Amino acid sequence: LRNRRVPREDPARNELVSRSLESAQQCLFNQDYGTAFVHYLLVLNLAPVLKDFASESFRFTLFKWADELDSLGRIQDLFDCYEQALELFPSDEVIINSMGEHLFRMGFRDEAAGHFHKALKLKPDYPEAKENFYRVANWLVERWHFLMLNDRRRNHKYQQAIQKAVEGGCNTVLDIGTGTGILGMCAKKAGAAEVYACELSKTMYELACEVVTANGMNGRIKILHMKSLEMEVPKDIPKRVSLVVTETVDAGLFGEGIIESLIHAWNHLLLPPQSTQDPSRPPSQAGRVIPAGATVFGMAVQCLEIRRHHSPVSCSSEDDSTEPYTTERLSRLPGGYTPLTEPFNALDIDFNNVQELEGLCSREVSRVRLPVTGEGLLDALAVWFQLHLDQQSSLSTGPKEDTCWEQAIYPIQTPHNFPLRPGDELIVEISCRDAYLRLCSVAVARDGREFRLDDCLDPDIPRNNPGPSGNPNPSLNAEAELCSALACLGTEQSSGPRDYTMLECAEMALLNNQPYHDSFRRALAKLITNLKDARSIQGPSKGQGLEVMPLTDPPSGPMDPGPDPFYVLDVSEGFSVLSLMAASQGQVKAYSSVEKTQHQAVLRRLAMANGVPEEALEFWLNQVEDEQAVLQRPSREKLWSAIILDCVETCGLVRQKLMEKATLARCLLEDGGQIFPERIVLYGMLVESDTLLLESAVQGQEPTLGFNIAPFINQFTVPVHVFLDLSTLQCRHLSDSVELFILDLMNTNANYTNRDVMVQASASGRVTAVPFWYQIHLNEEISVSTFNQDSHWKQAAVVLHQPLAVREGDWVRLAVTLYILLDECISITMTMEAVYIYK
Ligand code: 44T
Repeated sequence: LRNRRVPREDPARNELVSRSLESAQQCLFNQDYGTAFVHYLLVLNLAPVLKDFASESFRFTLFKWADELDSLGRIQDLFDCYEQALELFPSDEVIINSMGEHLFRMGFRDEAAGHFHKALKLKPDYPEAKENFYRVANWLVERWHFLMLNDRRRNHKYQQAIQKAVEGGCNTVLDIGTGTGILGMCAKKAGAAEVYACELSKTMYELACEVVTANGMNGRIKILHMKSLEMEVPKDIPKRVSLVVTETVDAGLFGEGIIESLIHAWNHLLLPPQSTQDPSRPPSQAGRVIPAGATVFGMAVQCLEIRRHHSPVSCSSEDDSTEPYTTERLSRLPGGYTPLTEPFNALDIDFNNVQELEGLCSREVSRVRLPVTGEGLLDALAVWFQLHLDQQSSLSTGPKEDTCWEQAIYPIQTPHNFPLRPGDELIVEISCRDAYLRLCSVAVARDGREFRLDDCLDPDIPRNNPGPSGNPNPSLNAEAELCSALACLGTEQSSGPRDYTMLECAEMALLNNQPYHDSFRRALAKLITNLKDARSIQGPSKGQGLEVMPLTDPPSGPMDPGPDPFYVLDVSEGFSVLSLMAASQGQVKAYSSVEKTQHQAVLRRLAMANGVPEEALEFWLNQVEDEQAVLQRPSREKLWSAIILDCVETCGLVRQKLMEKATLARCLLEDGGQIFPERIVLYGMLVESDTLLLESAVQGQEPTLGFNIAPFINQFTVPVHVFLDLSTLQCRHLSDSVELFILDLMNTNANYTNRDVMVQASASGRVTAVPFWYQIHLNEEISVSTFNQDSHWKQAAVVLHQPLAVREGDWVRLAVTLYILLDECISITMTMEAVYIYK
C-alpha cells in the first residue's frame, strides 16, 4: 500500500520524456514546428512537472505551428492544436487570447469575443486581450443599446403600455428581440403569469440571462436563444400568448424584419386578435401587439453633408438586396439641412392586422405629389416614424424630437443644375419590396410639365448654369472634379450598369475630399521636382559627395536624364484614388494595392475620364499573380520614389500595423524618396459631454426603470468612442486643443509610446471625454486635418470612466499611452488617463 503512494521511478518513461524533450528542442531549432509541437505535447502529458519549465517554448511552438496551419488552410487541425494546448494549460491567457485571434480572423466573432473576455478575466490588464476585446465589443453589443437603455422616456412609455395591457388581462407575454431583457422584465413586474423572450444574438441572449437572474427573475422568464421566426408552439413555448411586445425596429422601421416577425407571430405564436364582431372575448383569450402600429413620415431635404457621402449615387439603384437607406441624426449633421417640403405621411401600418401586414409587400406602388416649400437641390428623402404603443401613447423618431433615434436617409441624385423651388411639386413613389419601405422621388412638376429626376442628361431639364466648370454655386465646387467625372461616366454609358453605386458612403466622401487630394498632388509634385533635380545633378556628376544608390542598370547618357519614370506605390488598405493622382502627374508609374474589383473598376474609369494613360496606373495585386507583369515591375527593390500609406481610418483611429508598414516602406524607398504622409500629429482637448456618456455606458439604474442592467451591459463599454462628429457634438470645451503625440513615419525609432501631456482647463466643468483628431503632414509644408469640414474622416474620443471635475485654470495631466505591440504585428491603441493635478 505504501509503495503505491510513492511515485514509481520509471526509467523507460523518463528516458522517453527526456528524449522527446530533446527532439522537441531540436525540431524547434530547425523550425519544424509541427513535429516540435507533437513532441512537446507528449512531454508535457507524460511529465506535467515540466510545465513551468517548458511553457514558454511550448507556446512559441504552438503559435508558430498555428500560423503555418492557418496559411495552409488547415483550420480543423489548427483548432485541434489549440484544444490540446488548452487541455494542458486551461487558464493560460496568452493561449486563450491567441485562439481568439484565430477565431476572429475566421469570422467567428462571438466565439472570439468569448476568448478575449476570458483572457481578460484571467489577467485584467493584459493589453493584447484588452485591445482585442475592445475591437469586438462594438460588434457584439451595438452602441445603440446604451442609448436606448439610457432613454428614460422611451423606457417609461413602453413600461406604461405593457403594464396597462397586462393589468387589462394580457397575462401571457412574448418579448421578441429582448436585448437585455428589459421589456420582458416589465411584463413580469406588471404581474404577467408567463413571460417568454427570444433573442437571436448569442451575446445579447447571454446578457439577458445574466440580467434576469440579477433581478431575481431567474426561472420566471423563459429566455430562448433563437429568432422568433423559428419558434413553434408547443416546442418552444407551451401555448399561444396574448401579448407580443417588441422593439425590433430600426431607423427605417422595417430593417429588423418586424413585418415578417409579426406575420409569423400572428400565424403561429399569438392568440387570434380581438374580433370586431365579437368584442366580448376576454383579453386573456385574444392576441395583441405592442406597439399597435406605426405611421411613417418623409420629407425632402437639401443637405451638403449627405451629398458629400452619396453623390453621385442614384436612389434608383436596381439592387434590391441591400437596405435602400443609410441613417443619420438630421439634427446633428454638420452644416445642417434645408427642408424642401413639409413632412408627409408615407405609410400607416396596423401591427394588429395580419391581413394588412401580409398585403404590405404586394401592395401597389403609391404616388404622392408634394408641394415644394423650400428652395434648393434635392439631396435626400428623410424618413422617420411614430410608433403607436397603444391607443394613447406613442414614440416619435423625428428630427425635431429629443430622441436618441436616427432618421433613415434615402439619398437622391438630382442634376446639380435643377434646384427645386416653391411652386414645384415633387412626385414621390412609395412601395414596399422585400419588406423594406422604398421611397423614390421620380419627378418634379413645374409649370404644368413633368421632369423626370433619374435622368441627369435629360435635355428637357431647364439649365440655369453652363455646366460643371462654370458652376455658380460655390458650395458645389467642393465636389471634386473627379466626382463630376465619375458622374459623367456613369451617365454616358447609359446602357451599362450604373456601377458607380459600388462605392460606400465613406468612400464617396473620400472622393469628394478635394482639399486632401489637392494637398497630396502638391506634395507629390514637390517631391518629384526635387527628385528630378537630384537626378539631373547625379547624372553628370555621379559620386561627387552625393550618396548615390547603386544602380543595376547603366544610367542614361549624361545630357539626358532619360524618361525613367518615378515609381509610386499606394498601399492604402481601403479605397484610395491617390495612385491615380500620382499617375496623372506625368513621368510617374503608379501602383495601387486597391483590392476590390469594384474599386479597381472605379479607378480605371476615373483614369480614363481624366486622360491618364492606361500604362501609368497598375494594380499591384493583379500583378502578383501575373508573372509576366511581375517582370515589368521595378526590378530594384529600392526604387520607390514615394510610398503612400493611409494612416487614419474613417472611424478616427490610426490604422493597425501602421508603424510596421512604415518601417517596411522606408526600406524600399530610393534616396530622397518619401513616405506619404511623413508624420502625423495627434491633437485632443478636454470636453464635457453628456451625450458621449450616454452613448458609451448605461448610467445607473434610474433610466432603466429601476432594473439592475447597467453593470452587465457596461462590461461591453469601450474606452474609445469612434465615428464621432466632433463639429456637432453637444459638448462644452474645457480646454484649447493640445498636441498629444507625434508619429514620425520616416523615422519609426523616434516614436515614444508614453507621454504625459499637461493641459490647462479654460473653463470649469466635468471632463467626461477627450476627443482627438490628426494633422496629417504630407511634407514639411503641406498638411491636412482629419477634423475639417471637407474631411471624410470622423473623429474619435477617449471617454473617461470617471468624470473629472476641474476649475478654470486647473492643470490636468493626460497620460497618453500608445500601445505598440511588437509581436508579429504592431498596432496602436490609445488609452488616456486624466489626472487632476493642482489649482
Ligand atoms: N437601432 C436603433 C435599432 N432581434 C434597434 O438581435 C436608436 C440605431 C438605433 N431577436 C442609433 C440609434 C438607434 N427574433 O438584440 C436585437 C436583435 C433582436 C430579434 C429574435 C427576431 N425576429 C429578432 C429581430 C431582432 O432584437 C434586438 C433589438 S432590435 C432593435 C434595433 C436607439 N442607431
